[in-house]
Amino acid sequence: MAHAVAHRLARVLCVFRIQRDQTSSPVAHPAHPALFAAGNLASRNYLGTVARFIVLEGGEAAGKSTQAALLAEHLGALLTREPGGTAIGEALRRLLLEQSLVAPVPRAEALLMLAARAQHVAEVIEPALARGDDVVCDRYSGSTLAYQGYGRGLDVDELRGLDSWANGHRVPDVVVLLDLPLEIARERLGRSHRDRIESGGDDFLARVHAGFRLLAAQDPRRWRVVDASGTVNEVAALVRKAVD
Ligand code: Z5A
Repeated sequence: MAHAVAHRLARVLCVFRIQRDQTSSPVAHPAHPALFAAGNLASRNYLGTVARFIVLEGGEAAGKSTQAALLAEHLGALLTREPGGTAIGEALRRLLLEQSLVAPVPRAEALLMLAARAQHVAEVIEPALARGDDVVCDRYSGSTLAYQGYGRGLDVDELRGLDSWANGHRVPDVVVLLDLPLEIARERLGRSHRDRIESGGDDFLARVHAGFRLLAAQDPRRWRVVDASGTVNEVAALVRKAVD
């Protein structure tokens, strides 16, 4: 009984301390230096309770939105997306994806994606993790590297640095890459409206696809590649297995 009360009190103090840290900095602070030093465990609170930050990545029509929703429901996690997830992020999303608007140059496109991410991390992702809630996010940094880096041709290492600054060094615990051959993606896209970035042409989409595969190969500890060509239920089972 005494142990349970002490545990609860310590958890309250921990959350209070993380929130206090967040008020002095717009982006949350790693919960504890010792835990942070042990690896990418910044989402542990002071008691070592783990809230996981899980990201779904992939090319267009790979089924990310469908699978992110199913996974979040399965885990009881907060579901969110990029660009978006906040009022500012959703406004930037419209600006970035609307076909009828003038297209930004690649550097401007990258900076707008990162602005949406900075707001999203500070306003939604860090507070959820600090509360102990798992977060499932439909796209994150991998999309910036794949689309603006490998796709548009911006320097990938420069983008990594800018992205890390924008997201306050918040790295996902797991990234699930939904890998779908471009021909199947095209078939699925044929049935729906294409946004400005999806309309970038076959070469662009092929570079993005190859970029995602490269990112996954470079960081196999964090990235899990899932074959996204099966039925919704088959892919959902693979995604669950990948994050277990
Ligand atoms: N972007 C960027 O450039 N840089 C960044 O940093 C970030 C994003 C964060 C918006 O993302 C665009 O922003 C995106 C990248 C860029 N543009 N592109 N390309 P988004 O996530 O909103 O857009 P999207 O990836 O293009 O969404 P999408 O086309 O809707 O794809 P999805 O979320 O992967 O799939 P879905 O919505 O779940 O399913 C698509 C269709 O396939 C739909 O009709 C489903 O019913 C169907 N579907 C889904 N799963 C299956 C299976 N298993 N079998 C058959 N059919 C299926």
